[in-house]
This record gives sequence, structure tokens and C-alpha cells, in this order.
Amino acid sequence: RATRGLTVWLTGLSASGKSTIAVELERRLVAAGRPAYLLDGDNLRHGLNADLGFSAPDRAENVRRVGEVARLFADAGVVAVASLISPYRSDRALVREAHQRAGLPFLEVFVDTPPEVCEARDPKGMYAKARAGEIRGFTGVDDPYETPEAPDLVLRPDSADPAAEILTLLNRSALWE
Ligand code: GGZ
Repeated sequence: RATRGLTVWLTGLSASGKSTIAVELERRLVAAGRPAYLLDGDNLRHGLNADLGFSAPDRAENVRRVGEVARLFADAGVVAVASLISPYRSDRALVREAHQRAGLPFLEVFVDTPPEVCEARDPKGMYAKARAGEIRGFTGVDDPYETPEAPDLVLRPDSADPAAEILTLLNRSALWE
């Protein structure tokens, strides 16, 4: 086939900057003539995953479904850009394995914004609600986030151009011809 698809998987805390980076990455890929499609956890929870909450099993199913959709897009030659907290190592590992079985590249990108920075940003006031006990089981407050042990890329909040770092990785890895 002419173009090879792959999945870029952004994982990190709420307000870490995943969505902003994902939107910019998708925009630049499409501008460069590379079909790309954004799969945002928060958005997909309104439709595909509207039946899921934030318990560990529901998050696992959320990650599994988005992983399957990403794999289908990648198989069709599209760069799937997934943006989900995906707090559990085991859930992310299963998505990687599904891609490996299909012979499709999978890049795990850890958006490594420290918890205190995410909480200080708090664009939707979610951390404040979690601290006030109005939301239970909020990632980073009273629910776990398991940091990636071997991510393909780590993005820190002082990065001048995180989307460019991902594009450099994609080009350097020769993941497409
Ligand atoms: C974490 C929650 C929760 C709880 C609602 N824990 O920053 P946001 O607000 O706009 O995006 C977050 C979104 C997380 O959805 P994901 O599908 O990425 O999560 S996961 O991969 O863990 O399944 C957040 C909002 O949902 N939100 N309640 N309890 N984030």
C-alpha cells in the first residue's frame, strides 16, 4: 500500500496538555498530506464510550475500544492520534500488543507534566472538584496514574514544540516511506 498507518498514543494526566498536542500534531500531519485522525478520550466518551465511567474496568474498556479503533485507522493507512489519560500500564500494553500482532507501529508518548502543574492549570476546575470531594476517583487526586516505564517519547511542559518532537520521532523511525 502507498501509505502506512500507525498509532501515536498520548498518555498523561488531565490538563497535562495531551489534547492540545494531539490537535496540533493532527493539523500538521494533514497539512503535510498525511491522513491523520484524532481520537480524543474525552470526546469519544460522548458517543462510542458513552456507557463507560471511570472505574478501573471501565477505563480498561475505554482504552481497549479506542485502541481497537486506532488500530483500524492505522490499518487503513491513517495516522491515528489517540489522546487518553490511560492511567494503567497493563491497558496501554494490551493496545501495544494488538498493534504488534497486526504489524502496525505503535508509539507511546508520555506527556510528563507534573501533577502539581496540571492541578495549578485546572482549566475545567476538575481538580478543585476532586479536592472538594465532588468528584471521586479523579486521576492524580484519589485515583492512580501509572507512569510509562519505556515510552517511545517523553514530552515535558518546557518543550517549545511538542508536536515537532513527535514528527521528528516519526521521521527518524522511518515509520513511513
Ligand atoms: C479522570 C476524569 C474523571 C475522573 C471526568 N478521572 O481533562 P478532561 O477532564 O477534560 O479530560 C478528562 C477525561 C478523561 O477521559 P479519558 O477517556 O482520557 O480517561 S481514561 O483514559 O482514564 O479512561 C477529565 C474527565 O474525563 N474526567 N472524571 N474520575 N478524568
